[in-house]
Amino acid sequence: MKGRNYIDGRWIEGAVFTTYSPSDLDEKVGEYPLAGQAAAEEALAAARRALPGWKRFNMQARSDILRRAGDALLARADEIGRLLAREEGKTLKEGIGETVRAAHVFHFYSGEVLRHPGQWFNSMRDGHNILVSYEPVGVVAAITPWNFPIAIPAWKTAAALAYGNTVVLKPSNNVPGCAVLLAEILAQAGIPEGVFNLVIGSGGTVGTALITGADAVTFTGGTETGRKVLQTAALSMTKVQLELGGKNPFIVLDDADLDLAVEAAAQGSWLQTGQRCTGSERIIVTERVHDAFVDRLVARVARFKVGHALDPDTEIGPVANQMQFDQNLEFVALAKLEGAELAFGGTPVEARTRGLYLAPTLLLNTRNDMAINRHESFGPIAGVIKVADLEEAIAVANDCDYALSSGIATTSLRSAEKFRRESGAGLVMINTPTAGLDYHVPFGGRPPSGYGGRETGAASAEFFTEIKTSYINHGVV
Ligand code: TXE
Repeated sequence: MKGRNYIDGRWIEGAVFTTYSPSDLDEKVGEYPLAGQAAAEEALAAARRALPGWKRFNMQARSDILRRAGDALLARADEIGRLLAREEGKTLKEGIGETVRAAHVFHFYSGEVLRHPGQWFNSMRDGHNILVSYEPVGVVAAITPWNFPIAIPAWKTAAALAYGNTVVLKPSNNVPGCAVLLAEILAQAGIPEGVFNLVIGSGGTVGTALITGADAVTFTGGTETGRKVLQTAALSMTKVQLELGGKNPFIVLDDADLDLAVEAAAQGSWLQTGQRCTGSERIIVTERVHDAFVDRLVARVARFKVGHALDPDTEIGPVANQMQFDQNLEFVALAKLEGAELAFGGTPVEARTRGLYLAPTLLLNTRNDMAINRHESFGPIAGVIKVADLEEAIAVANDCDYALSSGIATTSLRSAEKFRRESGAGLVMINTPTAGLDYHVPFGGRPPSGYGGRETGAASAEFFTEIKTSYINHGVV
């Protein structure tokens, strides 16, 4: 793949860095240009020039562009899903599924262009009415991570465009290929010059320039980077939305349907190689069911097939990059030092190619105050914490420096509802994995997992628009 930047309707060539497949470190995937501050500023200027035209762009025509982009993503789902699988390491099925999700997101926002409301109030002043309208926030910088290289750029870009903003997208340098194809698709769908721009570059240089020069920044990534984004944005008073990490708890109660509980824990913890901000990293189990649940979970995790992302029977692909792989192994070593018992995995796996394969890892006898239960591993690693009852389970679940997703397996409506009310997380999952989300409803966590409003669904309008309140004296009493 030959990557290019896309600024003001022009493709900018250059080949400065190369990506390699985590399934096969000897396989080149793409060559990309590395933009600097000047390119970021050029893209921001193009987006600002294009803003007035896009704000008043015909509604139907704007909706049509988003719909055509969705159609193209669907039509090219196999191709994009394959590139995603090669560059990021997700299985082919997961890569195609993510691309189809991105297509659905564009279709949703194509409709949202037409549905987006205002509000009309009667006034306390005779002969007056009040119109509350929602205007585009302006030039939006979208800064995205490597773990969902098509879905996250899609849901930030589609929402921003739908509500009348222009966009500069900066994807992660680890996996920029899908963002290049998204730019190609938007260009072919008829997006006007400057309305959507793509700049591949480093977070420190391009990211900082974009945050400083945009009206709003929507960011997904690590919590520490998120704090830096917030600090940078404070200086320029750029509006900020952050989607950050998680250390998500999944509770299993004595009365749980054990088959369901085991499957939900397994899918939540290890699919997509555990590299999901909503993945289950802490499995909290009440003591009467603990041993039976753990026996079954160990048997389940042992059945996962780890391998090359493109092999049809692979269920867990490689870890996305060397740094992440090394961190995962350090995490396991730390767990052992802290006294956790390794029930499965924890070691590299041999496969047919030289890739970053790690066995899905299950740790037992962990305590919530261990470092491994405080910090996001962002890998195929989960720890079990034994508790006495529902009360303790909820206390442990909420005793956490993150607040993104949380889940419970129980057949008691009362326990489920108590947990739903008392969970401190932004997402609550009952008898279903902590990860795996619909695109038409709000997504996001509470600080420090999320900041500045929700993404996806119509709720994203809150971030991507500014309110204007207009008082109108029409004189009719
Ligand atoms: O994320 P980063 P990375 C976590 C996960 C992972 C760690 C690092 O634990 O190990 O973060 O992953 C850009 N100003 N998550 O390196 O560094 C950067 O170029 C502006 C959790 O991918 O947060 C990239 O485009 N931008 C997470 C994006 O920010 C900056 C998803 C994310 O980079 C910047 C991914 C700066 N100063 C990683 N520095 C989740 N929970 O979903 C970097 N960037």
